[in-house]
Amino acid sequence: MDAAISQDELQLAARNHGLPLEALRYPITPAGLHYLLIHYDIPDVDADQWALSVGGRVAKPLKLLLGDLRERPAQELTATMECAGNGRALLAPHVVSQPWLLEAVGNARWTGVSLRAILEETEPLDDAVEVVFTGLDRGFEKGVEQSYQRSLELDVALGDDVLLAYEMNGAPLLPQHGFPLRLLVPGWYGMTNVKWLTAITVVDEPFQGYQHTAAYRYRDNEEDEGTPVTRMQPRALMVPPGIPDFNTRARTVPAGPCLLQGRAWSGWAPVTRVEVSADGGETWSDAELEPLESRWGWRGWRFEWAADEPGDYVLCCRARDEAGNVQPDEADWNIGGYSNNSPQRVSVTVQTVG
Ligand SMILES: Nc1nc2c(c(=O)[nH]1)N[C@H]1C(S)=C(S)[C@@H](COP(=O)(O)O)O[C@H]1N2
Ligand SMILES: [Mo]
Repeated sequence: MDAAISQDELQLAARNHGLPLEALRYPITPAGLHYLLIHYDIPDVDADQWALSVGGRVAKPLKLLLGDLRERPAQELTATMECAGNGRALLAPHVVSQPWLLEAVGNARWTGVSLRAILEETEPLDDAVEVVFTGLDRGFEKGVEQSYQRSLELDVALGDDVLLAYEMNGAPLLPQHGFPLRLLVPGWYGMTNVKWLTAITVVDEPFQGYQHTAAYRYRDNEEDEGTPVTRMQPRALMVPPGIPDFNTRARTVPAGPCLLQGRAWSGWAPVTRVEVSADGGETWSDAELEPLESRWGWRGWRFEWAADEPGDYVLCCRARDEAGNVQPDEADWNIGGYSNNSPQRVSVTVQTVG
């Protein structure tokens, strides 16, 4: 597919890098290889001046320093994070925004405090319905000046595994990943996980911020109110086999058995099946799944491809979860270009050996 992108989109792509797909080989993505998505600028944060305020419709507002958070019981979990725009640049018609192909994903080990524990300390009032999370970063989108803000319904915010995370892979968050503190809602698309957190505000009516009303909705056209983007749809990705061409990244492998390996995830339910195709999605075979190591982290898979016949092939993979969600042959188009989870396609030439 020939998806021409503009200088503006190239500028975004150069700031917000993806996971090099060969890095799918690491069960935990090294922080420097985890994808990045930053709407505005990385804010200049002085950890000594930083504090988190927790307030709004609560009986006991709190102001917490980093030390206060680190003194509280720590919770740790592994979670796959994927940008809702992953796959956008493969959609037709073209959607103008961060032009992800398939690489907007990473799997990290997060450490922090339970959001529920903090919220319970503040004693939310009876009229509380949502919790708004505000980042320190500011910018414009379509003419609207704003701080990056997202909200959660109260019952989601009080969920078991929602963290205020201060560590990624055992080290303080890097500046680009939200230092000193970010929200982490396992299973939800990336935009949920507000970085550079400065305020948590309990509110008594649904939040109407830009990132809920204008962005992150599945909408057919500008007039369509649409539905909110929430949890991650299932997706499997493979480490592209063999060696690439510098310019096109087309792959070449020697004839013979070829081990295909990858990862699969879903924010709705555990992954229960991964299938592989070597003929562009005409016929599918089951891959072997690795044990499910954590509920929120991706699941490894492998497939022994008998690449005996020299020629050109298109490899594909697709995942299914326990709730029956499966990757469609072609995902539905929407104006934001969200959740395009049509199967990955990797062109490979099998070459005669010797
Ligand atoms: N404050 C703030 N939080 C943010 C963003 C942002 O621009 N500002 N981007 C969101 C989006 S769209 C994604 S996909 C994830 C990316 O997180 P990462 O860069 O740590 O991978 O952060 C989310 N949190
Ligand atoms: Mo995103």
